[in-house]
Amino acid sequence: MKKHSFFRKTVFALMATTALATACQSNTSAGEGEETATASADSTATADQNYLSQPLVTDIYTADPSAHVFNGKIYIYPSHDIDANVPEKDDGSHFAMKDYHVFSMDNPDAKIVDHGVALDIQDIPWAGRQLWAPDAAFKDGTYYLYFPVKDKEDVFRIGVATSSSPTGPFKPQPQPMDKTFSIDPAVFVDTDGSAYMYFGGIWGGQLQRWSTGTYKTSDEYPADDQPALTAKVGRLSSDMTSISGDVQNVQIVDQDGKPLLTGDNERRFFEAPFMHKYNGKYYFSYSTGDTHNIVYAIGDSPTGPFTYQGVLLKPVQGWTNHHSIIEYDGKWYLFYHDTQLSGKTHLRNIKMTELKYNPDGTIQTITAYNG
Ligand code: FUB
Repeated sequence: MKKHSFFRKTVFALMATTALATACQSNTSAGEGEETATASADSTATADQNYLSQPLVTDIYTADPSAHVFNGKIYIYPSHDIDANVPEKDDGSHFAMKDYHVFSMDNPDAKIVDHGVALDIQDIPWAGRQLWAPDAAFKDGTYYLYFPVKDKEDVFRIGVATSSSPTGPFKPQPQPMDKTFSIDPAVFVDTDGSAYMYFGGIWGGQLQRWSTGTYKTSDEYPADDQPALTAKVGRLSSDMTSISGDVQNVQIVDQDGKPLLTGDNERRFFEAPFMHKYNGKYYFSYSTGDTHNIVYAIGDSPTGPFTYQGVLLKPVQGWTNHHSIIEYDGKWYLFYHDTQLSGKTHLRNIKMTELKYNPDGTIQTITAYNG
């Protein structure tokens, strides 16, 4: 598998910032320029006009926004990024988050409200470290918060917590959900009430360690010319806290019906799965990770197969790209994140922008960053 390291995009970002700094400081020598660039990348160096939209939350760092409309209001369930002073590594150890806040907006133009800590890692009996991208769902008066976290053996698993309020506090189940593993749970409730959980992420997300169905401590990827690892999907049982039946692969195929291959870094699944439905079709979207796009594929069933369509969101500032999509009052909105406030890849800020469809059902590609 071609591995484009975590650092590669950082280096490109620094080169771009260096060019900017050098242009602005014509008397600066190359060596000094590099220092300025490094310092600039760790502060807010990029002009506001380079961003399509501005951060929704500015007093804490937030990422991986999972947005939902519950009772006519928008609720956002993001990761809460913190600076834990963990060095940057390909396994994502520097994303060392410890709790979740829930946010709400009365409508897409309204002020965002922080409802405080909804779940703390200390209250999850089996959790070790790294509370990553969550999602939420509602059924029969109960709100469900799904979350990935490493257990005490450092294996990512998915847990679920419940509350009678969309803003929590959420009470976690005593054990992780059976049949789930890896990261980035995304729950989709179809129009007939059936609910599905999509999950998985390679590299730091450990999906490549589950090829046999049980966890192995070593990484195992298919060869570049073989079908790529892909997200998993399982149907949620009526209690919304367990998977009924088997977990399946989310098959993503090209326009000729052939599965995307491991070496196809521009299109294959990496992490951040998401499902939404538009005009009766199922849109499976995800991050390509080391090529930094959010892309999408369309299918006729929530479990696929899905035919690859193209890029939905181009790379944002920062290494990761992660999103969710909602409909509100007949318009569609994309929630995503970047690193505008910090310039640091693990200290992100959530954003939103309108998402538009073409008449044929394809999505108009969004460029959110001109860095
Ligand atoms: O926030 C930690 C991880 O970064 C998420 O789980 C991934 O999707 C990426 O955004």
